[in-house]
Amino acid sequence: MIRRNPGFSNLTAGYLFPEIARRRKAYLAAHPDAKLISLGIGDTTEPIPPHVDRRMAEYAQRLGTVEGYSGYGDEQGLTALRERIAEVFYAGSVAAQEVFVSDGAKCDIGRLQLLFGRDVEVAVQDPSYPVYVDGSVIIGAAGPYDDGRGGGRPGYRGIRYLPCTAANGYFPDLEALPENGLVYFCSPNNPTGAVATKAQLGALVRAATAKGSLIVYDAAYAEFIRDPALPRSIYEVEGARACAIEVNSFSKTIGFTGVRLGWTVVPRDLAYADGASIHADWNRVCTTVFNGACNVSQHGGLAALEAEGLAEMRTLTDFYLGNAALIRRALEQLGITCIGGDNAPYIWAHFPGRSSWEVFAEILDHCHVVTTPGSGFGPAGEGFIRFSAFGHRENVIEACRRLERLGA
Ligand code: PL4
Repeated sequence: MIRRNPGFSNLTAGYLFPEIARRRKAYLAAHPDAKLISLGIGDTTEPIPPHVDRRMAEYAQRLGTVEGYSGYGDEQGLTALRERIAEVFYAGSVAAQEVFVSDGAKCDIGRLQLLFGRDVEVAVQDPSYPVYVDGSVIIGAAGPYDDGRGGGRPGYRGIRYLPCTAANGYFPDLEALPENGLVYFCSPNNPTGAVATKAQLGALVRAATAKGSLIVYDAAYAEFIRDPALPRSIYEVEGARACAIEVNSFSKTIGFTGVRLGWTVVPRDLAYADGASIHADWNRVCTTVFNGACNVSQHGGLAALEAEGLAEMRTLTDFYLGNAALIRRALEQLGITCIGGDNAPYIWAHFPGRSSWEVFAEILDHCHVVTTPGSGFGPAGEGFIRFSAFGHRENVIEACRRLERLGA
C-alpha cells in the first residue's frame, strides 16, 4: 500500500484553530443554552464594503455573458492588479512583475516551502502563527524530538524558536538566527500584536544577510498600523530586496477571509546559494501547482485599491481597532497585563503562572467567551491568551462586560 508522508505522523498536535472549534463544540454540546461569543479565531465579521462588493457583483454578472466571460487567467494574477499593488503598497520599491497574486497568505506560506524543501533550518518568532511550524513539519524540515530527552519538551527539532517576550520587547535575539536558513517574521505580529520598528527591521535584514538566511515576512496585518513611524513593509528597509520575500492578504482589510485574495512579493534580486533565481522558481511553482486567484476576487481587489476602496479599507480596519481598544481596556481594568491592539487586531494578555489551555477553559466556562490559548503559538506563548478584535461591536461590548467575571 502507499506510504504516508512521515511529516503527518510527525505532527505532535492537531492544527490549533480546528482544535479550538472542537472544544467550543464540545462545550456547547454540554451547555446547549450557552450564548458563546468568539474572540478566538481571527475571522472577519463585518460585511464586505459596498464599493468593493458592487464591483465584484458587476464583474460576476458579466461572467454570465458571452462578451464578459473569461476563463483561466495568468497564474501570476491580473496585470492591472499586480501593477496597482506595487504602486499602492510599495511605492516603486517593487515592480509589478515581482508581485504574485494568490488565494491568500496562508496558502502562499504553504507553497513557499516548496522552494526550500526539507533540508533547511527554519526559525520562527516564538510565539507565531502556527502555519510556519506545522507546514515545516509536513514538508519534513522539522520533526519531533527523538533524542530520548525530548519527552514533554514543547516544540519541534529543526525549528529554531526565537523567544519574543516582554523581556526583549517582543523582538528576538538576532544572534540566534540560523546560517543559510529560513526565517519567518510576522509584523504586526500574530499573536502578540507587537510591531517591529524600522530600526529593528533594519537589524533583522542585516543579520539575515550576514548569515545568508532568507526572511519570509508576513505583513498580513500591515494595514492596521496607525503609528506613522512604524514600517508596513520590509522593503522600507535597505537591503531587504536581497534577503526577503513578503506575503500579504486582503483577508482582514476588506473582509476577504472567505472570498480569498492575497499576494506575495518575490524580488528579482533574490538568489539561492548556487546563484539560481528564487523569482524564477516561484514563477515555476505558481504556474505548475497554482492556477491563479479567482477572477471575481481579483476584481474585488482592484476595486479595493481605488480611492473609494482604500477609504473603505481604512474604515473597516478602524472599526476592528476600535474593538481592540475596548477589549484591551476591559482587560487592563481587571489588572491583566496586555500588549497589542493599537496597531494590530490582536491583544496578548498575560496570566502568569497559569496554563493557557486552563485559562482558555476558565474564560469559556465563566464568561462564555472563546479565545485562543497562547501556547498554541509556541512554547513562549504559555501563560498567555490571545483576544481577537474581529467581532460585531455589540458582541465585543458584551464580551468585555462578561470578562469582568474574571476579576470576581
Ligand atoms: C484561521 C499572520 C487567523 N483558518 O486569509 P489569508 O490566508 O490571506 O491569511 C491567513 C493568515 C496569514 N498570516 C497571518 C495570519 O494571522 C493569518 C490568519 N490567521 C488567526 O486567527 O490567527 C485566522 C486563522 C485560519 C487558519 O487556519 O489560518
